[in-house]
Amino acid sequence: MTITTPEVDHQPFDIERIRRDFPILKREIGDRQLVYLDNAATSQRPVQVLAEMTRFYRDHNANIHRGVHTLSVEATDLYEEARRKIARFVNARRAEEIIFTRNTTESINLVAHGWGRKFLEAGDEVVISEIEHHSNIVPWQMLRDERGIVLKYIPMQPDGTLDLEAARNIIGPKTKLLAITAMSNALGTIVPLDVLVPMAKEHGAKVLVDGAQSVPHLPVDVQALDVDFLAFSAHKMLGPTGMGALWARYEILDAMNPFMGGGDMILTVTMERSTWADVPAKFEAGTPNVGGAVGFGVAVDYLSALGMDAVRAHEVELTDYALRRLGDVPGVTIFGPPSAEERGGVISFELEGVHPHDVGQVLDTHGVAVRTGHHCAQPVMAALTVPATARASFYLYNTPEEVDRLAVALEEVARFFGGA
Ligand code: C6P
Repeated sequence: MTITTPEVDHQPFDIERIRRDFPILKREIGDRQLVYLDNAATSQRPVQVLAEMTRFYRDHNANIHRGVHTLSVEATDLYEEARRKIARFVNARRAEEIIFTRNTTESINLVAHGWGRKFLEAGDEVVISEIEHHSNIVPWQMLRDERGIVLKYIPMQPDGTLDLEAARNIIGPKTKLLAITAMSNALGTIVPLDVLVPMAKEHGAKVLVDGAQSVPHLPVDVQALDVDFLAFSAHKMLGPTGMGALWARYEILDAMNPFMGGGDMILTVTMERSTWADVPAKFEAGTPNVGGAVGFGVAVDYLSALGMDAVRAHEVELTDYALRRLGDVPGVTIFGPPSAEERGGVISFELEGVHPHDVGQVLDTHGVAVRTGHHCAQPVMAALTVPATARASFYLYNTPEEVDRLAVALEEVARFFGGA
């Protein structure tokens, strides 16, 4: 049985119709209409996702892969159909190459445990970069401390891009893994994978891409990228929280060790030993988030119906406008690459003389939601020599009028704190 794809008829990209799918955007914060610019942290969900998740729990809810009764078979079909949709979305060769996880963080940890612990030895090098999210730093530091691998960083340049010349010297014959973000959450920098992946492949290294920020905002094709692992989260791409995915090449998954042990991931269990189920079940121990998978599937239906090229074009236009508009606000310094084409819809900034937390709090009184802090990217903050930034991040439902609301509110923040 299949769930019918909800109607998404917004071609050409029709922002007003899209916004009607997100009732939360009508919320008022105090007496101001919400301007939600914290999409890099988590996106909002359209009614189509909410409705199909409710329908799953209302009409089909059961545990999967376990029962012969009708509801269990329906729930299993819906779960596996969601896997096929997500596989198509990233152009995987086989649906089994999608492992459902809780989020990007769990996906990367799965690789560190299931692949790293099996295939990496003392002295092997893992190369990451200075602009990684903590999720793509800490698991490798833990593995370094446990196994004696060597962790190397591609440095960031002052404009937030990576130093590719340095990368050429860092990636070498000892490199066994390049684990790299496709888009920085702290600066928006789009990383040139077309340059870095061949550098790693030349030395026979595997490549893991942290797609937490790229998969929601850019067309992503794992076969064209020629990488080995891709980690991403549903909640940043219109889907539910507690849901994510790891895509990896089938042969690699087949050779890897399981991450967690328990129900559903085994073939046989005796008192002495156990044998593993085939991929993907081998990596999905315990009762999975079935409702979450259904919602994730509908989220990618929604994005596919709009077209990821159209999503990206909308965000480039909006980011270009925001860079100019915010750049005109007295006292604002914008971090990261100068042009909208080189970044995702993320703008990290500081307002002279005002702590980013104060900026965020006053913006909230204007109904404008931005994130403030180190954005789980403390090495980026250290490189910028700032303790924190304020960050506005856009998605497919944001408008130039909302950018204006941000800019006007920022001007008021500057006046309020006497900076301008
Ligand atoms: N960044 C942000 O506000 P999880 O939390 O596992 O879904 O995603 C982790 C993660 C990994 N890599 C990148 C590039 C990310 O941006 C994130 C999440 C959020 O920027 C929350 S810290």
